[in-house]
Amino acid sequence: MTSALIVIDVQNDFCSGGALAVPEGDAVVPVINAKMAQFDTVLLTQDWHPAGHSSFASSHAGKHPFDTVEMTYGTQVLWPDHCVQQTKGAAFHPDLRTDADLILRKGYNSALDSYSAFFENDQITPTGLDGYLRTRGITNLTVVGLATDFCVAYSALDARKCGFNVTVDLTACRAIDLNGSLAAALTEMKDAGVVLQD
Ligand code: VGL
Ligand code: ZN
Repeated sequence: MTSALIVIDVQNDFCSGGALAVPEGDAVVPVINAKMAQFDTVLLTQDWHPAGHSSFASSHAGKHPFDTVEMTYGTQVLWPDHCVQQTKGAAFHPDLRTDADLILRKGYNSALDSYSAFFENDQITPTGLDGYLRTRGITNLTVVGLATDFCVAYSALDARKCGFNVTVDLTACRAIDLNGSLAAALTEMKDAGVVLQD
């Protein structure tokens, strides 16, 4: 039984002063750093959008951050410009340990967002992470990071679909909580067999 820690999007833009700051986002950093020591394999994800990405409200005339839009793959929340490739906002929080086995970038396709570390938001385009973990014999995943109700939840749910045993450590996560999104995500994860630790 081999375990991996998946650290989702602990980047400047999701921390205090960032473009899409998650309330208390910074608080996860020491908790995650301490947790890394308990895992054989540590993996970081990095939200990594090209300028003008289709998930940005600024890319849609008349739209504002947190509005939604219908994309070919379903409803997409529109965000402030964030985690633009090569910017300070896209960099990891300066105190996060980054000596990980793998850093997976996602959301780099302009026309398609990717909350999950496993599949893009069309739910069919794979990132390759499933194969990476499987070929290394990893069966158990603990998912932590930002934000609980978006990239953490989507990653945990897809990990279950891929057949992994999944725990989300809520002490090492913080949420955006948009229109009840946190409660909905917690229910969905519980129903999918994700172990929620708090
Ligand atoms: C995220 C919204 C947009 C996340 C990423 O990391 O949860 N949320 N891009
Ligand atoms: Zn994003």
